[in-house]
This record gives sequence, C-alpha cells and structure tokens, in this order.
Amino acid sequence: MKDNFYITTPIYYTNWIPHIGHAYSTIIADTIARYQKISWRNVKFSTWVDENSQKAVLEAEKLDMKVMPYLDVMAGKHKWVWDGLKINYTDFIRTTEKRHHEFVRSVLQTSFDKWDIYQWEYEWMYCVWCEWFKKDDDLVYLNKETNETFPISDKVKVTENIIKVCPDHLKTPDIIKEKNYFFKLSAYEDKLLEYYENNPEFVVPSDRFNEVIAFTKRGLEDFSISRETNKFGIKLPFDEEQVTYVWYDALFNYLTVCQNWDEDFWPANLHVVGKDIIRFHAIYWPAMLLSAWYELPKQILTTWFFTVDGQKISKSIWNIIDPVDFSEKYSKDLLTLYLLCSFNIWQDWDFDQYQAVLAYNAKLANNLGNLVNRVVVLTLKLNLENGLTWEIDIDIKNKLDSYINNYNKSIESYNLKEALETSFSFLDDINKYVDTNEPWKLIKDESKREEVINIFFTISESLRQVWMNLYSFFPEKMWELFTKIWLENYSEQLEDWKLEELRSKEEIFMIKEKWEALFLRFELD
Ligand code: ME8
Repeated sequence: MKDNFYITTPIYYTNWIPHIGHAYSTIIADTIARYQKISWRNVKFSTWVDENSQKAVLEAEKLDMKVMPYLDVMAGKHKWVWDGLKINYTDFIRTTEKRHHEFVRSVLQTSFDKWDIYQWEYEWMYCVWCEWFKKDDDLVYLNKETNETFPISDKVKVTENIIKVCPDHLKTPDIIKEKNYFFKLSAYEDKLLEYYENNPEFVVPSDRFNEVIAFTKRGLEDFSISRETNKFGIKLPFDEEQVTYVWYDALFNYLTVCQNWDEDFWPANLHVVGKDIIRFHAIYWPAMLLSAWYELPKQILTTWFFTVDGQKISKSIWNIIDPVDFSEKYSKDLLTLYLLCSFNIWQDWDFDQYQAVLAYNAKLANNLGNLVNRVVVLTLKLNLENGLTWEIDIDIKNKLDSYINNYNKSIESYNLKEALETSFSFLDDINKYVDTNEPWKLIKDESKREEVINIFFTISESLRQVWMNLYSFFPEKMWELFTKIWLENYSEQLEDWKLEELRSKEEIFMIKEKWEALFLRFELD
C-alpha cells in the first residue's frame, strides 16, 4: 500500500511570466516530487496562478484589455513555461476557477460562523504592488530628484520632492479608509506556538523557523481579509459587497485541489515557498486552517532569493533570463544542476551564467561524463560474454553503501544540494579507483582478464546506483543512459515506483557500441 505525498509550489502572481526565480522553487518541487514517486509514493504535485489580485486588474488596464482575457493569456504563459521546462505537475489551478470560488466561500462561512471573522472600519496605507498594508516603519524616504532612498528613522521633512514610499516598489502607498472584515489571528497565538513546539521541523531551514516563532511570541495582530473597493475576486458569502483578497483567496488553493472525493492528500507533506512569503505560510495559513477545522501542513521548505548579475529581478529585466530560453540555449540539466547544487537554499546569491556553465562542465561533463566514457571504452575492449560471475571491490562496496545511506538521508530531508554533492563525491571516489587500478593497462595482459572484469563491474554497479539517484534530477538523460546500456525498461520501472527494488538487484549491463558523449561540454562565450 503506497503512502500519499502532496507537494506544492508557491501560488504565483499572474502579472509576471515566471522568471528564473520562480523556476527555482518549481524545479525544487519537481525534483522532490519525482523522487517521491519513484520511491513508492502516490504523488500529487500542484502548481498555480494567483489571479484575483488588484495588480492583475491594473496590468490588464494598462494593456487596454479586459481582466479575464488578460488572465487567460497569462495563465497560458505560465503553463507554457512549466511545460517547456518539463515540469511534471499533476494539477495546475487558477484562482478564478469556479470550484475554487465555491470552496473558499464555504471556508469563509465556517470561520465567520465561529466568530473568527468580524467587521471593522479603519484607515491605513496600502501598497498595491505588495498587496499589503504598510505602517510608517515599513516605508523609506525617496528623493525624487536624485532617486536616492534613506531610512524612515532619519525623520526627514516630507516635501514635494521627498516622499514616503514602499522600499520594494518605490511607490507611494494608497491611503485606504474602509470597512473591512478581519480575521482574528490573535486568537490563535497559543495554538500556533503549541503546534510549533510539537513540530520542530515544521519550517526548514531552522533559522527562518526561529524568526517565525519570535514573531508569533511578540504578539499577533488580526488582519484584513476583504476589500470593499475591489470588485474583482471572490465575494464574501456573508457580505456580497466585499471581495476577499490574497489570504483566503490564494492560500486555500492548496486545499481546493484536494476536494476530489476519491483522493486523500491533505494535509500537504510539503509547501515550497520563498522567504518573502514564509510568515504568511507559517502563521496566517495554519491559523486560518485551524479556524476552518483542517489539519495543518506537515512541513514548509523556505528558499532564499537570488539576483541576476547583481541586479534584483524586476519586470523590466526579467527577460534577461527566461528559464525556457536558458534551458534551450544550454540544457535543462545545466539549469537544474546550477540551481540545486551551487548554493544553499538558506542564502541569497547571484545567478551567474558563467558559473552555471563551469559547474555543469565540471560535474556532469567531466566527473560523470568521463567516467561513463571510460566504462564504454573498457567494455568494448573487454568484449564481454553472457553468464559472467564477478565480485565488487570491497572498499568500493563500503563506500557505495555509505553513499546510498547519505543520499537517502539528504533527499528524504529535502536537502537536494547535499544529495547531489554526495553523488558527485562518490563519483570522484570511483574516478580515483579507476586511476589507481589502471584497467586499460591490465587489459593488455590476458592473465589479468578476471581482474579487469571485476574492476569493470565495480565501476558499472557504482554507476548504475548513481544513475538511479540522479534520475530524480536529470530524468531524460538518465533515461537515455539506461536505454543505451540495455537496461531498457529501467525508466518505466522507476516511474512505476520501483527504486528500492532496482537498487537491490545485481544487474549486468551491456554496451554494444561506442556512443557520443552524454553531456557535451559548453564553451564559454
Ligand atoms: O508572492 N529568487 O507570488 P510571486 C528566488 N502570489 N525565488 C524567487 C525569486 C527570486 N529572485 N522571485 C520569486 C506571490 N521567487 C503570491 C503568494 S501567498 C499568500 C501568495 C519565488 O509570483 C519564491 O518562491 O511573487 C517566492 O516566494 C515566489 O516566487 C513569489 O511568487
């Protein structure tokens, strides 16, 4: 009986075409999903677009389009990017879908009936671009003449040229005076702290979790969940003059896709989110779920941010690195390797094409590629007959066992960088083993044939194991490999969740002809 595994990407806004930053979160989720699938789990992997936003309405207006046709185009572009990157999602959902509207309205009603949602009139600053309310402390001063910004703590006098703006968008927030509905987050403080305490791995990496806990302990404020001026969105069931925005509207998407009567995927095993939205996922979201009587997600994996060539990714430069173009220019494997292996998820970093190519050449073209070539050359010279017996080198066998152990630990804890690194470091060991044993010299001596055969099978068994572990990261290339070496139905078997079974097989593979290098080196322009 298979366990269910449910993983999600963030719910992306539609006023962007996904850029390399979005591709980062999605490729992480896709890799984890694939590993879970080949490890005998029934996987649901959802991705989405967050459509009911004021930003989308403004973008459509700018383009002189009606909102819905604009959203259709943008949803299509999102899908096009994920399909272009061969992302294996099982659900793609839009927040404008009817099933989502109905579900959100039912949840809102539940929380309203519990007195967790109440009405209040207030005046506040609001940045449309963040879709978030701002306090004075959240803003910076902007000198319109010099375009310089400086902190609000400077207590400068506001003049025509010096204005208060949102630090991320450099725009003056709107002043909003409205009667809105609020969610009683303050009522959930103790319950949340109790959940954090009982689930010490709820948010990883732990630094972010500590911030979440400290923030909660400082005291939580209720937050607004509806707008009376917006007309585009999900109408509140208890006040049709207002629409809900961002929180109920976006987050409950994670549950809308779990409403099929014949599936049971909730609670989610893993939400993958960026550090910008961790508070909403680790504080607001669980509180809203508790209010509506749902179980809480098991874990949230938080990623940091990257810049491109030192610049913050913004709409004006997003085309510089379009993930589909990039993976067509080089390869999807190069993109995956660079995103997942070069940096820890808990640090900000710069996306540098030069470094991406270097990493690919070193790890896939040289380390793995050369070893594969060596095996090809060796086996063609050996001219192997069927029915051979062989023994794996004991030292390598120990290294292999500890490698598989480490790999499993890393990938089961979603540490993809470590899973890749441990694979490449094991390949280093194998390359060293080949250098030391020099089978190409031994092969000239007929009396050493048995020894060479053992060396060959030691390498090939090691490679077979590494390939299966790399399958979650580079499925197409590994599939190509399995086919070339006559382990033809391997990919199908893996896709049929048979990783463990294949791992324990002692398999002999055949190479019958020389082939082109698997991972071609890229020259740097
Ligand atoms: O925030 N580096 O959507 P969004 C790494 N709809 N990751 C990046 C990145 C970068 N430069 N830029 C974006 C939203 N991301 C809302 C969420 S929840 C109530 C609603 C990734 O389209 C990262 O995962 O702005 C980040 O959290 C997500 O995209 C934000 O996507």
